Amino acid sequence: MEQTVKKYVDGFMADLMAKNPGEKEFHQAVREVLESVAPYIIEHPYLMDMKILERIVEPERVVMFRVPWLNDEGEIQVNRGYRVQMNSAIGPYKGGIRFHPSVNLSIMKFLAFEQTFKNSLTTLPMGAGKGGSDFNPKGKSDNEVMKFCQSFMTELQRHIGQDTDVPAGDIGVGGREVGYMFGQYKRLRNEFTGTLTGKGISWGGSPLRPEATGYGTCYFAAAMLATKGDSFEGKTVVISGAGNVAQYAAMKSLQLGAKVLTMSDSNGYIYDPAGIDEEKLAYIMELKNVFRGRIREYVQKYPSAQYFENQRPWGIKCDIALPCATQNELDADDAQKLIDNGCICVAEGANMPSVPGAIEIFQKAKILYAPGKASNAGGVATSGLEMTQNSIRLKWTPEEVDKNLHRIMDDIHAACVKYGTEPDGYVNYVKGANIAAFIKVADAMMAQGLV
Ligand code: NDP
Ligand code: 2IT
Repeated sequence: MEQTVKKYVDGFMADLMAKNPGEKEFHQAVREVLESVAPYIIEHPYLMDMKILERIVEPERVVMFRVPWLNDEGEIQVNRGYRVQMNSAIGPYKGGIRFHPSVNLSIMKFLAFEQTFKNSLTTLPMGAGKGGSDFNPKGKSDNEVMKFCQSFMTELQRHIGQDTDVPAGDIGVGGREVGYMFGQYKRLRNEFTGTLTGKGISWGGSPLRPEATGYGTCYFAAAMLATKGDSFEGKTVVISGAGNVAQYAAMKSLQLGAKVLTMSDSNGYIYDPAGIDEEKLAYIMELKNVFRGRIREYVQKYPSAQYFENQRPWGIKCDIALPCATQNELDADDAQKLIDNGCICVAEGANMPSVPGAIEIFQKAKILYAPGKASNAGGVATSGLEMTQNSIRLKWTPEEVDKNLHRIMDDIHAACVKYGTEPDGYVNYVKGANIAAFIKVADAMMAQGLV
Protein backbone atom coordinates (compact mmCIF):
# COMPACT_ATOMS: atom_id res chain seq x y z
CA MET A 1 0.00 0.00 0.00
CA GLU A 2 2.76 2.44 1.02
CA GLN A 3 4.51 1.91 -2.33
CA THR A 4 1.26 2.48 -4.27
CA VAL A 5 0.63 5.71 -2.34
CA LYS A 6 4.18 6.94 -2.91
CA LYS A 7 3.98 6.20 -6.63
CA TYR A 8 0.65 7.99 -6.90
CA VAL A 9 1.88 11.04 -4.95
CA ASP A 10 5.15 11.29 -6.89
CA GLY A 11 3.39 10.93 -10.24
CA PHE A 12 0.77 13.52 -9.38
CA MET A 13 3.37 15.98 -8.07
CA ALA A 14 5.56 15.56 -11.16
CA ASP A 15 2.62 16.54 -13.38
CA LEU A 16 1.62 19.42 -11.09
CA MET A 17 5.16 20.82 -10.99
CA ALA A 18 5.53 20.57 -14.76
CA LYS A 19 2.25 22.40 -15.23
CA ASN A 20 2.91 25.06 -12.56
CA PRO A 21 6.67 25.64 -12.76
CA GLY A 22 8.40 27.66 -10.03
CA GLU A 23 5.33 27.87 -7.76
CA LYS A 24 7.10 26.40 -4.75
CA GLU A 25 4.64 27.41 -2.04
CA PHE A 26 1.77 26.02 -4.12
CA HIS A 27 3.65 22.74 -4.63
CA GLN A 28 4.34 22.54 -0.89
CA ALA A 29 0.67 23.06 0.05
CA VAL A 30 -0.59 20.53 -2.51
CA ARG A 31 1.94 17.86 -1.50
CA GLU A 32 0.88 18.08 2.13
CA VAL A 33 -2.79 17.53 1.29
CA LEU A 34 -1.98 14.88 -1.27
CA GLU A 35 0.06 12.81 1.19
CA SER A 36 -2.96 12.77 3.54
CA VAL A 37 -5.68 12.04 1.03
CA ALA A 38 -3.86 9.71 -1.40
CA PRO A 39 -4.60 6.52 0.62
CA TYR A 40 -8.28 7.54 0.80
CA ILE A 41 -8.41 8.18 -2.94
CA ILE A 42 -6.73 4.87 -3.75
CA GLU A 43 -9.32 3.10 -1.58
CA HIS A 44 -12.12 4.96 -3.41
CA PRO A 45 -11.17 4.57 -7.09
CA TYR A 46 -14.22 6.48 -8.35
CA LEU A 47 -12.53 9.63 -6.97
CA MET A 48 -9.60 8.87 -9.21
CA ASP A 49 -11.85 8.20 -12.22
CA MET A 50 -13.67 11.47 -11.55
CA LYS A 51 -10.26 13.28 -11.47
CA ILE A 52 -11.34 15.11 -8.32
CA LEU A 53 -7.76 15.92 -7.29
CA GLU A 54 -6.77 17.10 -10.75
CA ARG A 55 -9.80 19.42 -10.65
CA ILE A 56 -9.26 20.61 -7.06
CA VAL A 57 -5.70 21.84 -7.76
CA GLU A 58 -6.80 23.83 -10.81
CA PRO A 59 -8.27 27.24 -9.82
CA GLU A 60 -11.71 27.82 -11.29
CA ARG A 61 -10.46 31.26 -12.31
CA VAL A 62 -7.40 33.49 -11.79
CA VAL A 63 -7.63 37.24 -12.27
CA MET A 64 -4.42 39.25 -12.53
CA PHE A 65 -4.57 42.97 -13.06
CA ARG A 66 -2.70 46.27 -13.18
CA VAL A 67 -3.13 48.59 -10.18
CA PRO A 68 -1.94 52.09 -11.08
CA TRP A 69 -1.99 54.87 -8.45
CA LEU A 70 -0.36 58.19 -7.59
CA ASN A 71 1.82 58.58 -4.49
CA ASP A 72 1.91 61.72 -2.31
CA GLU A 73 4.62 63.21 -4.57
CA GLY A 74 2.32 62.82 -7.56
CA GLU A 75 4.48 60.06 -9.06
CA ILE A 76 2.93 57.14 -10.93
CA GLN A 77 3.12 53.77 -9.15
CA VAL A 78 2.18 50.42 -10.66
CA ASN A 79 1.44 47.28 -8.66
CA ARG A 80 0.01 43.91 -9.61
CA GLY A 81 -3.32 42.70 -8.23
CA TYR A 82 -4.58 39.10 -7.97
CA ARG A 83 -7.73 37.18 -7.14
CA VAL A 84 -7.57 33.40 -7.29
CA GLN A 85 -11.11 31.98 -7.34
CA MET A 86 -10.17 28.48 -6.35
CA ASN A 87 -13.27 26.45 -5.59
CA SER A 88 -16.99 27.21 -5.37
CA ALA A 89 -18.29 23.68 -4.70
CA ILE A 90 -19.68 24.45 -1.24
CA GLY A 91 -20.35 28.19 -1.43
CA PRO A 92 -19.24 31.53 -2.88
CA TYR A 93 -15.47 32.06 -3.13
CA LYS A 94 -14.27 33.31 0.28
CA GLY A 95 -10.86 34.32 1.55
CA GLY A 96 -8.59 37.17 2.48
CA ILE A 97 -6.57 39.77 0.62
CA ARG A 98 -2.85 40.15 1.33
CA PHE A 99 -0.77 43.27 0.67
CA HIS A 100 2.92 42.41 0.96
CA PRO A 101 5.89 42.88 -1.41
CA SER A 102 6.44 39.09 -1.50
CA VAL A 103 2.99 38.42 -3.02
CA ASN A 104 3.14 36.42 -6.25
CA LEU A 105 0.98 33.86 -8.04
CA SER A 106 2.47 30.93 -6.13
CA ILE A 107 1.66 32.49 -2.76
CA MET A 108 -1.85 33.41 -3.88
CA LYS A 109 -2.48 29.88 -5.15
CA PHE A 110 -1.13 28.19 -2.03
CA LEU A 111 -3.32 30.39 0.15
CA ALA A 112 -6.41 29.81 -2.01
CA PHE A 113 -5.75 26.07 -2.03
CA GLU A 114 -5.42 25.96 1.78
CA GLN A 115 -8.58 28.04 2.02
CA THR A 116 -10.55 25.34 0.16
CA PHE A 117 -9.91 22.86 2.96
CA LYS A 118 -10.07 25.36 5.80
CA ASN A 119 -13.45 26.70 4.71
CA SER A 120 -14.77 23.17 4.29
CA LEU A 121 -13.79 22.46 7.92
CA THR A 122 -15.65 25.49 9.28
CA THR A 123 -19.01 23.71 8.74
CA LEU A 124 -20.26 26.87 6.96
CA PRO A 125 -21.18 27.14 3.24
CA MET A 126 -18.09 28.89 1.90
CA GLY A 127 -16.00 28.16 -1.18
CA ALA A 128 -12.43 29.39 -1.42
CA GLY A 129 -10.47 32.29 -2.88
CA LYS A 130 -7.53 34.50 -2.08
CA GLY A 131 -6.29 37.77 -3.43
CA GLY A 132 -3.77 40.47 -2.90
CA SER A 133 -1.02 42.60 -4.30
CA ASP A 134 2.73 43.14 -4.11
CA PHE A 135 1.90 46.61 -2.74
CA ASN A 136 3.87 47.34 0.46
CA PRO A 137 1.77 49.34 2.94
CA LYS A 138 4.79 49.91 5.22
CA GLY A 139 5.84 53.54 5.33
CA LYS A 140 2.91 54.68 3.15
CA SER A 141 0.66 57.55 4.27
CA ASP A 142 -3.05 56.93 4.92
CA ASN A 143 -3.74 58.85 1.73
CA GLU A 144 -1.47 56.57 -0.31
CA VAL A 145 -3.04 53.45 1.19
CA MET A 146 -6.49 54.82 0.32
CA LYS A 147 -5.45 55.65 -3.26
CA PHE A 148 -4.03 52.19 -3.70
CA CYS A 149 -7.10 50.45 -2.19
CA GLN A 150 -9.43 52.45 -4.43
CA SER A 151 -7.50 51.57 -7.56
CA PHE A 152 -7.28 47.91 -6.52
CA MET A 153 -11.05 47.75 -5.93
CA THR A 154 -11.87 49.59 -9.14
CA GLU A 155 -10.80 46.45 -11.00
CA LEU A 156 -11.64 43.81 -8.38
CA GLN A 157 -15.26 44.94 -8.00
CA ARG A 158 -16.25 43.45 -11.33
CA HIS A 159 -15.23 39.98 -10.17
CA ILE A 160 -16.76 39.85 -6.66
CA GLY A 161 -20.16 40.14 -4.96
CA GLN A 162 -22.00 38.91 -1.90
CA ASP A 163 -23.11 35.69 -3.66
CA THR A 164 -20.02 35.37 -5.88
CA ASP A 165 -16.82 36.11 -3.99
CA VAL A 166 -16.40 37.72 -0.57
CA PRO A 167 -12.89 39.00 0.27
CA ALA A 168 -11.56 39.95 3.75
CA GLY A 169 -8.22 40.82 5.36
CA ASP A 170 -4.89 38.99 5.65
CA ILE A 171 -1.29 40.22 6.04
CA GLY A 172 -1.17 43.97 5.46
CA VAL A 173 -4.95 44.24 5.18
CA GLY A 174 -6.85 45.16 8.36
CA GLY A 175 -9.77 47.37 9.28
CA ARG A 176 -8.34 50.45 7.56
CA GLU A 177 -7.79 48.74 4.20
CA VAL A 178 -11.12 46.86 4.29
CA GLY A 179 -12.80 50.23 4.96
CA TYR A 180 -11.21 51.91 1.94
CA MET A 181 -11.98 48.93 -0.30
CA PHE A 182 -15.58 48.69 0.93
CA GLY A 183 -16.11 52.42 0.36
CA GLN A 184 -14.94 52.16 -3.24
CA TYR A 185 -16.96 48.99 -3.86
CA LYS A 186 -20.11 50.68 -2.55
CA ARG A 187 -19.49 53.76 -4.65
CA LEU A 188 -18.91 51.87 -7.90
CA ARG A 189 -21.68 49.31 -7.49
CA ASN A 190 -24.17 51.55 -5.69
CA GLU A 191 -25.00 48.80 -3.21
CA PHE A 192 -24.46 48.29 0.51
CA THR A 193 -23.98 44.54 0.85
CA GLY A 194 -21.84 42.05 2.73
CA THR A 195 -19.38 41.74 -0.15
CA LEU A 196 -16.38 42.21 2.16
CA THR A 197 -15.98 40.90 5.70
CA GLY A 198 -13.89 42.40 8.47
CA LYS A 199 -15.94 45.58 8.17
CA GLY A 200 -16.16 48.13 11.00
CA ILE A 201 -18.64 47.33 13.73
CA SER A 202 -20.88 50.31 12.94
CA TRP A 203 -21.15 49.50 9.21
CA GLY A 204 -21.90 45.81 8.92
CA GLY A 205 -18.96 44.19 10.70
CA SER A 206 -19.38 41.32 13.13
CA PRO A 207 -18.52 41.57 16.80
CA LEU A 208 -15.29 39.63 17.42
CA ARG A 209 -14.13 39.37 13.78
CA PRO A 210 -10.82 41.12 14.65
CA GLU A 211 -10.33 38.77 17.61
CA ALA A 212 -11.56 35.61 15.88
CA THR A 213 -8.41 34.11 14.32
CA GLY A 214 -6.26 34.47 17.44
CA TYR A 215 -9.04 33.44 19.81
CA GLY A 216 -9.95 30.48 17.61
CA THR A 217 -6.33 29.31 17.49
CA CYS A 218 -6.28 29.23 21.30
CA TYR A 219 -9.67 27.48 21.47
CA PHE A 220 -8.28 24.84 19.13
CA ALA A 221 -5.08 24.47 21.17
CA ALA A 222 -7.19 24.22 24.34
CA ALA A 223 -9.25 21.43 22.74
CA MET A 224 -6.02 19.57 21.86
CA LEU A 225 -4.67 20.01 25.38
CA ALA A 226 -7.98 18.79 26.82
CA THR A 227 -7.44 15.41 25.08
CA LYS A 228 -4.50 15.03 27.48
CA GLY A 229 -6.45 16.35 30.46
CA ASP A 230 -4.40 19.56 30.21
CA SER A 231 -5.07 23.29 29.67
CA PHE A 232 -3.43 26.72 29.14
CA GLU A 233 -3.47 27.40 32.88
CA GLY A 234 0.05 28.10 34.13
CA LYS A 235 1.69 27.32 30.75
CA THR A 236 4.34 29.40 28.97
CA VAL A 237 3.53 30.48 25.41
CA VAL A 238 5.86 31.60 22.62
CA ILE A 239 4.17 33.61 19.86
CA SER A 240 5.59 34.89 16.57
CA GLY A 241 4.17 37.94 14.82
CA ALA A 242 2.71 41.07 16.36
CA GLY A 243 -0.16 41.63 13.93
CA ASN A 244 -3.86 40.85 14.09
CA VAL A 245 -3.58 37.11 14.69
CA ALA A 246 -0.66 37.29 17.13
CA GLN A 247 -2.25 40.06 19.22
CA TYR A 248 -5.47 38.17 19.88
CA ALA A 249 -3.69 34.83 20.32
CA ALA A 250 -1.73 36.57 23.07
CA MET A 251 -4.89 38.06 24.58
CA LYS A 252 -6.73 34.74 24.72
CA SER A 253 -3.63 32.95 26.09
CA LEU A 254 -3.61 35.46 28.95
CA GLN A 255 -7.35 35.06 29.54
CA LEU A 256 -6.85 31.29 29.73
CA GLY A 257 -4.21 31.72 32.43
CA ALA A 258 -0.97 31.32 30.46
CA LYS A 259 2.19 33.45 30.42
CA VAL A 260 3.18 34.94 27.03
CA LEU A 261 6.94 35.24 26.61
CA THR A 262 7.56 36.51 23.07
CA MET A 263 6.18 38.40 20.08
CA SER A 264 7.94 39.35 16.86
CA ASP A 265 7.90 41.10 13.51
CA SER A 266 9.92 40.65 10.35
CA ASN A 267 12.91 42.43 11.97
CA GLY A 268 13.24 40.35 15.15
CA TYR A 269 11.59 39.24 18.37
CA ILE A 270 11.17 40.43 21.95
CA TYR A 271 11.51 38.12 24.94
CA ASP A 272 9.96 39.26 28.20
CA PRO A 273 10.78 36.73 30.95
CA ALA A 274 8.30 38.47 33.30
CA GLY A 275 5.54 37.84 30.72
CA ILE A 276 3.67 40.13 28.34
CA ASP A 277 0.66 40.93 30.52
CA GLU A 278 -2.58 42.76 29.57
CA GLU A 279 -1.06 46.21 30.03
CA LYS A 280 2.04 45.39 27.97
CA LEU A 281 -0.13 43.81 25.27
CA ALA A 282 -2.26 46.97 25.15
CA TYR A 283 0.99 48.89 24.54
CA ILE A 284 1.93 46.52 21.68
CA MET A 285 -1.52 46.87 20.12
CA GLU A 286 -1.30 50.65 20.15
CA LEU A 287 2.30 50.54 18.88
CA LYS A 288 1.39 48.26 15.95
CA ASN A 289 -2.18 49.32 15.12
CA VAL A 290 -2.10 53.08 15.74
CA PHE A 291 1.56 54.14 15.34
CA ARG A 292 2.50 51.29 12.96
CA GLY A 293 5.77 50.96 14.87
CA ARG A 294 8.30 48.15 15.22
CA ILE A 295 8.35 45.49 17.94
CA ARG A 296 11.89 46.50 18.99
CA GLU A 297 10.38 49.63 20.58
CA TYR A 298 8.95 47.38 23.32
CA VAL A 299 12.31 47.12 25.08
CA GLN A 300 12.59 50.90 25.40
CA LYS A 301 9.28 50.89 27.24
CA TYR A 302 9.95 47.67 29.20
CA PRO A 303 13.74 47.44 29.71
CA SER A 304 13.59 44.07 31.50
CA ALA A 305 12.76 42.52 28.12
CA GLN A 306 15.33 41.72 25.44
CA TYR A 307 15.21 42.26 21.68
CA PHE A 308 16.87 39.84 19.23
CA GLU A 309 17.42 41.37 15.80
CA ASN A 310 16.90 39.09 12.77
CA GLN A 311 16.03 36.09 14.92
CA ARG A 312 12.93 34.00 15.47
CA PRO A 313 11.54 33.15 18.91
CA TRP A 314 11.53 29.33 18.69
CA GLY A 315 14.65 28.89 20.84
CA ILE A 316 12.86 30.24 23.92
CA LYS A 317 11.76 27.43 26.27
CA CYS A 318 7.98 27.09 26.31
CA ASP A 319 5.06 24.69 26.74
CA ILE A 320 2.98 26.02 23.83
CA ALA A 321 4.11 27.59 20.52
CA LEU A 322 1.76 29.66 18.36
CA PRO A 323 3.32 30.68 15.01
CA CYS A 324 1.22 33.67 13.92
CA ALA A 325 3.36 35.57 11.37
CA THR A 326 3.78 34.01 7.92
CA GLN A 327 4.49 30.91 5.81
CA ASN A 328 7.66 28.87 6.35
CA GLU A 329 8.70 30.82 9.46
CA LEU A 330 9.47 27.68 11.50
CA ASP A 331 12.06 25.28 10.08
CA ALA A 332 13.28 21.85 11.15
CA ASP A 333 15.99 23.28 13.45
CA ASP A 334 13.38 25.48 15.14
CA ALA A 335 11.09 22.46 15.58
CA GLN A 336 13.92 20.47 17.14
CA LYS A 337 14.67 23.32 19.56
CA LEU A 338 11.01 23.43 20.62
CA ILE A 339 10.95 19.66 21.21
CA ASP A 340 14.29 19.70 23.09
CA ASN A 341 12.92 22.46 25.34
CA GLY A 342 9.83 20.42 26.24
CA CYS A 343 7.17 22.07 24.09
CA ILE A 344 3.97 19.96 24.14
CA CYS A 345 1.65 21.83 21.78
CA VAL A 346 2.00 23.77 18.51
CA ALA A 347 -1.08 25.44 17.00
CA GLU A 348 -0.66 27.47 13.83
CA GLY A 349 -2.32 30.89 13.70
CA ALA A 350 -0.56 31.65 10.40
CA ASN A 351 -1.03 29.80 7.10
CA MET A 352 1.60 27.07 6.55
CA PRO A 353 4.17 28.54 9.01
CA SER A 354 5.90 25.19 9.61
CA VAL A 355 8.06 23.71 6.83
CA PRO A 356 7.39 20.01 6.04
CA GLY A 357 10.56 18.92 7.91
CA ALA A 358 9.34 20.72 11.05
CA ILE A 359 5.94 19.00 10.89
CA GLU A 360 7.70 15.65 10.59
CA ILE A 361 9.68 16.40 13.77
CA PHE A 362 6.54 17.40 15.72
CA GLN A 363 4.70 14.28 14.63
CA LYS A 364 7.63 11.94 15.29
CA ALA A 365 7.86 13.38 18.81
CA LYS A 366 4.06 12.81 19.04
CA ILE A 367 3.33 16.24 20.44
CA LEU A 368 0.04 18.02 19.80
CA TYR A 369 0.44 19.74 16.41
CA ALA A 370 -2.36 21.54 14.53
CA PRO A 371 -1.99 22.76 10.92
CA GLY A 372 -3.24 26.28 10.22
CA LYS A 373 -6.14 25.15 8.08
CA ALA A 374 -7.66 23.65 11.25
CA SER A 375 -6.43 25.91 14.03
CA ASN A 376 -6.70 29.31 12.30
CA ALA A 377 -10.12 28.65 10.72
CA GLY A 378 -11.84 30.78 13.36
CA GLY A 379 -11.10 33.94 11.37
CA VAL A 380 -12.86 32.88 8.19
CA ALA A 381 -15.56 31.12 10.23
CA THR A 382 -16.39 34.42 11.90
CA SER A 383 -16.34 36.04 8.46
CA GLY A 384 -18.99 33.46 7.59
CA LEU A 385 -20.94 34.58 10.65
CA GLU A 386 -20.56 38.18 9.45
CA MET A 387 -22.04 37.16 6.08
CA THR A 388 -24.99 35.54 7.89
CA GLN A 389 -25.61 38.67 9.97
CA ASN A 390 -25.42 40.83 6.82
CA SER A 391 -27.90 38.57 5.02
CA ILE A 392 -30.45 38.66 7.83
CA ARG A 393 -29.68 42.35 8.48
CA LEU A 394 -29.07 41.81 12.17
CA LYS A 395 -26.09 42.10 14.49
CA TRP A 396 -25.46 39.47 17.11
CA THR A 397 -23.92 40.13 20.51
CA PRO A 398 -20.23 39.40 21.13
CA GLU A 399 -21.33 36.57 23.43
CA GLU A 400 -23.39 34.94 20.65
CA VAL A 401 -20.54 35.18 18.16
CA ASP A 402 -18.00 33.87 20.67
CA LYS A 403 -20.24 30.90 21.46
CA ASN A 404 -20.54 30.08 17.74
CA LEU A 405 -16.80 30.50 17.21
CA HIS A 406 -15.98 28.24 20.15
CA ARG A 407 -18.44 25.59 18.95
CA ILE A 408 -17.00 25.70 15.41
CA MET A 409 -13.44 25.27 16.69
CA ASP A 410 -14.56 22.32 18.81
CA ASP A 411 -16.35 20.81 15.79
CA ILE A 412 -13.21 21.18 13.66
CA HIS A 413 -11.22 19.54 16.44
CA ALA A 414 -13.71 16.64 16.56
CA ALA A 415 -13.47 16.19 12.76
CA CYS A 416 -9.66 16.02 12.99
CA VAL A 417 -9.88 13.42 15.76
CA LYS A 418 -12.40 11.39 13.76
CA TYR A 419 -10.30 11.17 10.61
CA GLY A 420 -6.81 11.56 12.08
CA THR A 421 -6.57 9.12 14.99
CA GLU A 422 -3.78 6.59 14.35
CA PRO A 423 -3.94 2.95 15.55
CA ASP A 424 -1.78 3.84 18.59
CA GLY A 425 -4.20 6.64 19.59
CA TYR A 426 -1.98 9.54 18.41
CA VAL A 427 -4.06 12.17 16.63
CA ASN A 428 -2.51 13.19 13.33
CA TYR A 429 -4.30 16.53 12.94
CA VAL A 430 -2.82 17.09 9.47
CA LYS A 431 -4.31 13.89 8.15
CA GLY A 432 -7.58 14.43 10.02
CA ALA A 433 -8.04 17.99 8.75
CA ASN A 434 -7.13 17.15 5.16
CA ILE A 435 -9.34 14.07 4.86
CA ALA A 436 -12.38 15.60 6.61
CA ALA A 437 -12.15 18.72 4.46
CA PHE A 438 -11.49 16.81 1.23
CA ILE A 439 -14.46 14.47 1.57
CA LYS A 440 -16.92 17.34 1.88
CA VAL A 441 -15.57 19.27 -1.11
CA ALA A 442 -15.19 16.14 -3.25
CA ASP A 443 -18.78 15.04 -2.54
CA ALA A 444 -20.10 18.48 -3.48
CA MET A 445 -18.04 18.53 -6.69
CA MET A 446 -19.32 15.11 -7.73
CA ALA A 447 -22.94 16.04 -7.04
CA GLN A 448 -22.62 19.11 -9.27
CA GLY A 449 -21.27 17.30 -12.31
CA LEU A 450 -18.32 18.17 -14.48
CA VAL A 451 -18.08 21.95 -14.09
P1 NDP B 1 -0.74 41.28 9.97
O1 NDP B 1 -0.34 42.02 8.76
O2 NDP B 1 -1.70 41.88 10.94
O3 NDP B 1 0.54 40.83 10.80
C1 NDP B 1 1.53 40.06 10.21
C2 NDP B 1 2.65 39.86 11.22
O4 NDP B 1 3.56 38.90 10.71
C3 NDP B 1 3.45 41.14 11.46
O5 NDP B 1 3.96 41.11 12.76
C4 NDP B 1 4.54 41.00 10.40
O6 NDP B 1 5.72 41.74 10.69
C5 NDP B 1 4.82 39.53 10.45
N1 NDP B 1 5.36 39.09 9.16
C6 NDP B 1 4.80 39.28 7.95
N2 NDP B 1 5.60 38.81 6.99
C7 NDP B 1 6.68 38.33 7.62
C8 NDP B 1 7.86 37.70 7.18
N3 NDP B 1 8.09 37.49 5.87
N4 NDP B 1 8.76 37.30 8.12
C9 NDP B 1 8.52 37.53 9.45
N5 NDP B 1 7.42 38.13 9.92
C10 NDP B 1 6.52 38.50 9.02
O7 NDP B 1 -1.33 39.88 9.42
P2 NDP B 1 -2.23 38.81 10.17
O8 NDP B 1 -1.92 38.79 11.62
O9 NDP B 1 -3.62 39.00 9.72
O10 NDP B 1 -1.72 37.46 9.49
C11 NDP B 1 -0.69 36.65 10.06
C12 NDP B 1 -0.81 35.24 9.51
O11 NDP B 1 -2.08 34.68 9.83
C13 NDP B 1 -0.70 35.10 7.99
O12 NDP B 1 -0.08 33.86 7.69
C14 NDP B 1 -2.15 35.06 7.54
O13 NDP B 1 -2.29 34.43 6.30
C15 NDP B 1 -2.74 34.23 8.66
N6 NDP B 1 -4.18 34.32 8.86
C16 NDP B 1 -4.80 35.52 9.06
C17 NDP B 1 -6.15 35.58 9.30
C18 NDP B 1 -6.85 36.85 9.60
O14 NDP B 1 -8.05 36.79 9.92
N7 NDP B 1 -6.20 38.00 9.55
C19 NDP B 1 -6.97 34.35 9.29
C20 NDP B 1 -6.22 33.14 9.15
C21 NDP B 1 -4.87 33.14 8.92
P3 NDP B 1 6.04 43.07 9.87
O15 NDP B 1 5.17 44.12 10.48
O16 NDP B 1 7.49 43.29 10.09
O17 NDP B 1 5.72 42.80 8.43
O1 2IT C 1 -6.41 32.98 5.81
C1 2IT C 1 -7.56 33.29 6.18
O2 2IT C 1 -8.38 32.43 6.51
C2 2IT C 1 -7.92 34.71 6.23
N1 2IT C 1 -7.07 35.55 5.95
C3 2IT C 1 -9.31 35.13 6.58
C4 2IT C 1 -10.22 35.01 5.39
C5 2IT C 1 -11.61 35.56 5.58
O3 2IT C 1 -12.33 35.53 4.57
O4 2IT C 1 -11.99 35.99 6.68
